[in-house]
Amino acid sequence: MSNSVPFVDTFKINPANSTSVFVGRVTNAAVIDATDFYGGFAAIGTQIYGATLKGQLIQYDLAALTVQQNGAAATSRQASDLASCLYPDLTPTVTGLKSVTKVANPVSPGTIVRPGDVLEYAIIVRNAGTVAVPSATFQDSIPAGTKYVANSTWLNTLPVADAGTVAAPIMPFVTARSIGSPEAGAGNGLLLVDATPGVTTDREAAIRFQVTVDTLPPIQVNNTDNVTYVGSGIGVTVSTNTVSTPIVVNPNITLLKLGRNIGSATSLTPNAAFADGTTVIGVKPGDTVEYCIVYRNAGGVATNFVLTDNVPVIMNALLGAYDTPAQTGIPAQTNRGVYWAPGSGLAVNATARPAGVPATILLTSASGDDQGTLTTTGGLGKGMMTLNLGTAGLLAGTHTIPTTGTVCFQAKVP
Ligand SMILES: [Ca+2]
Ligand SMILES: [Ca+2]
Repeated sequence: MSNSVPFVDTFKINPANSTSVFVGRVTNAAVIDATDFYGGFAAIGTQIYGATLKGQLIQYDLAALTVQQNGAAATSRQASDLASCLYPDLTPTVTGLKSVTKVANPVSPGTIVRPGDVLEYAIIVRNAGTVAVPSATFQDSIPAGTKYVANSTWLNTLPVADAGTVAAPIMPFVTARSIGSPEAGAGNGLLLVDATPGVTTDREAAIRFQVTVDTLPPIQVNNTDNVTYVGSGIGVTVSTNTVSTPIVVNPNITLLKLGRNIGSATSLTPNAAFADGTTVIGVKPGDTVEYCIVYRNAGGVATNFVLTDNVPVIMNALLGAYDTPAQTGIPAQTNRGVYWAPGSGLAVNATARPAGVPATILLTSASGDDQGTLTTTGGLGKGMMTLNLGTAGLLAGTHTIPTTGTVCFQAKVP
């Protein structure tokens, strides 16, 4: 304490390494008298008492960093030489509690979170220890799969200006910066001891910021952050809990239909080029046309995915187009009317069907025994090809790596 100017500076001493840390300065002109003289000090818990020449007994609260007169001045205490037999061993105990809420629902109702929704992260930093923290800082990052909402960061009741530029704003706490209790002045690093866990607006430092869930997110957004402060003279970093937000992403499916005239060839590996809808595939009686549909999912999982295609009305579906004769150790495959190459796409002008990943599957024309069906009735009257991926459906993909596959069948001009 100073006995010449009206303030009290407090330092926390770490006896283990003989370092001291400035905890804070307290001024109270009504109590701290620059013309007075402090004759002695004593400590009881988090309270320091000082007796002065003028008979004041001041009480200095290390948890709140406040000073007050402890009763009226009494001349009988003049120059009393207070002393303690114990040094108070005071320690800050800092915790960070994080939560996330959906604050706007431009995309999805209720609590479901989809790309485009806005999430607000709120972090409550609390000192439940026995001495104030002098230099608390907070650092956080923007979770993968989200984008920071400009000018959405607050510390206690005050907005915090963004870092970066107007065009590319950066959440200011991406770099560690000071926080503090509201009553100590927000953001000066001073985190007072809090005795009211149920009230988070008095001595807790409260940080919040918002993010928009990207259109191409991971399936889940996770976020953890760090609070650093000085305890026992050394830096201490604590992490908050991790909050996780499952994201619901709509499927984004595109289809590409290709065809080629493989003539009267009966080869299992014809080499005619596939054309898309911009090219007329000329046929004559007896020719066989192979149709392939490439499906791609650049969004979320498409449960119960069913793909159908009609057999053209002038043609007859070939229910055994992909039959293979018996080979050594492999029995013949019959009634194979649907060629399925999961995991593989097919491009215009390709001259071969793609191989499936991990394997090509020759599906039967019969219904109910596998994912494929090819009929000669229904549809436009000449039957229909169906690929049914069941309840699991078509798995999620991204715009850079869509989940894909190709399914083919053949039909003959009578
Ligand atoms: Ca409180
Ligand atoms: Ca089948």
